[in-house]
Amino acid sequence: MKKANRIVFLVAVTALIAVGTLALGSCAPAAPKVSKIAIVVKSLGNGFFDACRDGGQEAAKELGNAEIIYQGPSTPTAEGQIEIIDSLIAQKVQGICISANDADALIPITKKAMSKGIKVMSFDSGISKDGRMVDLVPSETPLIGKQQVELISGLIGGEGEIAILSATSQATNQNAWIEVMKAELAANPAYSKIKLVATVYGDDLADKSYREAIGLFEAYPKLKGIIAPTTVGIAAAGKAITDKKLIGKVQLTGLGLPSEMKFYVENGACAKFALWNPIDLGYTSVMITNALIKKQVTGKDGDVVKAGRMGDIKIGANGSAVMGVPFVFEKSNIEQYAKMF
Ligand code: RAM
Repeated sequence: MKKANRIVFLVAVTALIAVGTLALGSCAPAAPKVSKIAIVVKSLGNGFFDACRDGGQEAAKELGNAEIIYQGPSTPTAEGQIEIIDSLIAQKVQGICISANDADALIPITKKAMSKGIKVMSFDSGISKDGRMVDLVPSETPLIGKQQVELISGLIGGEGEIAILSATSQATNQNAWIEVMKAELAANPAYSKIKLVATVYGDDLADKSYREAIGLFEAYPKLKGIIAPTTVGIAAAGKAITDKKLIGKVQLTGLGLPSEMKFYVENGACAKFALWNPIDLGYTSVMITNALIKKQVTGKDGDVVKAGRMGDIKIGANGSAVMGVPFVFEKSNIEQYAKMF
């Protein structure tokens, strides 16, 4: 082919490809007007996640173009969440925000979801970075862990045996906080007289957490304090301390819902504990998922999500985003917060 002819031929082929692409484009299904966003939680029946759901629904209402599907297994397992995500892929949802029961076990299924165009973010309890686009934590991990140790130290007068009553042994969030607690206890001279004697797991089930608390009293008669960094665990420990008439003997702190802890603050079983606002956490998660669906952000370092009443949420390295500082609850403010969450 002569050079001139070759150019004419190439131009014609390029034009044909362009026309073809345009034609295909006009046949492609239009993006749905309403995005289905699934909030997948560690397990159903946990008041903390119900509050996250309420916040998510508030965000969806404000956005006006999002519908929330709230799901979780009956017990907090990765297997249960994998099944749920599989069915959400089949339902062709547009976004999934998940509090993960395992940082790594969910990666293959969330990768499958993302390969189908579903935007996936983790919140509260994260998935490792390959398995999601954004991970939203309520507060900096070191801050939460150190605050828990400070609280128990204050309650037991800086001296004595303590134990941790956690959620599941695979929970990303609790494990990260516990790691900080252990490091802090080992490194900070202020805690040299505190001895961590055990870490037990109530699996975010009220009855198992209750039994684990009783087990601690039996195994460690000199126990002076419990840190339960789970809303289910702390309420169960409050009940165990009350039932076993250990108020004043065993101190309790952790992360709890004021509405579930009011009784134990007022009866003296738990003088001080902490938490962030779970409604805001759910609200922000849905705002971020929506921004991913609308392609306003991709989850890269430096992205900023306009998260309605929560303002600008900055995405940092590895898709991590952080909200605020935990509140501390005690007799003076429990009444007020118990009405909120
Ligand atoms: C439980 C869950 C959740 C955690 C709270 C504090 O409800 O384990 O993941 O963030 O406690």
